[in-house]
Amino acid sequence: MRISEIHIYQHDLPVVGGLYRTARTSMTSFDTTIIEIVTENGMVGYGETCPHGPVYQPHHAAGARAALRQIGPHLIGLNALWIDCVHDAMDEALGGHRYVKAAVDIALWDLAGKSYGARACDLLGGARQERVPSYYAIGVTEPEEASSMAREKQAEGYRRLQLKVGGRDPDIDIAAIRKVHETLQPHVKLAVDANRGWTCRDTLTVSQACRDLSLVIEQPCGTMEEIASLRGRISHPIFLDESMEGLGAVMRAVGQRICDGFSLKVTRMGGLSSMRTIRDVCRVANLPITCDDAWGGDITAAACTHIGATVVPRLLEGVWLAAPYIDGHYDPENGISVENGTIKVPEGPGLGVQPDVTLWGPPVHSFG
Ligand code: 0XW
Ligand code: MG
Repeated sequence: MRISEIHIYQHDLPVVGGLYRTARTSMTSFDTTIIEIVTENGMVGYGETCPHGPVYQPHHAAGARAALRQIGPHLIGLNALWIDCVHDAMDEALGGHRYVKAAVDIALWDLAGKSYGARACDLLGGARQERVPSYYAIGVTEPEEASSMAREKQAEGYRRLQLKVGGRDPDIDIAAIRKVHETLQPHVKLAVDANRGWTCRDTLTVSQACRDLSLVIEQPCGTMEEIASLRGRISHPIFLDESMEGLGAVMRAVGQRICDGFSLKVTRMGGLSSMRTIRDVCRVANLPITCDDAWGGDITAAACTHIGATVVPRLLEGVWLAAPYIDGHYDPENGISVENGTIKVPEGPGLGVQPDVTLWGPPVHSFG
């Protein structure tokens, strides 16, 4: 099944509600890149990569499209089903850019599913559940507003909340954490995500002030050295997110038992192929994970949901989608959304979504 054409689209995803704030970013819209891979027998696969703005990680929307311009011509004529061989060709065409090559990887798994008549999750080991738990991320906001959002989202059925903190006086973070924790219904989990916005001192202060509360602290500081220095000095489990820039970083973190779980982004990890490996490493290490991405529409949402469905349920902390912050879907019939705090695994072959490509305007680049 040879690749005959590749088309690259740019699309803007305005934030419903106007603003999504973390410790280091305030975003009103996200710039996503979609890749459409067409094979000689007319099959079409879709992938997507949508950085969380230009500073959240060393990822850049326009850079993604430039990287795909570099990679694209080298993929024409390759067998789309030989996914690892396509990764070899990408690595020979361009170094690094894991978050970009991930979009190609996702499109190839979409094509493989369509070719074999199977869902991506079933090619990745099989769906362990047909609905996966999601979680809701409450942006950095005032304690009262955070508390109100927490009540609202639990009423919608979410069984895990992530509260964004950092980028302000830690005392306000402590107040917001305590206010949100007061609202938690039985069995609802809370993660507090500083997105690298705290110092070690901040982390120690907040953890001590909240030592009576059950919660996970996610990526409090930026470096592995800072995280390592916190181990044994705080009483809360630590999940790592941004500092996990791929399989190597995860293996080091697992080997050093530097954390108690991971918030993994499919494109940062390199796509579904890498996520499958990391999933298995974390299972052996008995570490829970989330299956997320920085942002993105139905294509990214489907990829996160498919790999999330293959995680052993007791180790699946949740699947995060940007869908609640996006108006509309790429696929008007089978768009991926959260219902009662859970996400239905798509039924169709591959990713199980059929985007309306007219939404994105004409391709910005085409090859083949
Ligand atoms: C909540 N997320 C998965 C989406 C945003 O990009 C931030 C991210 C996180 O957990 O840091
Ligand atoms: Mg995070």
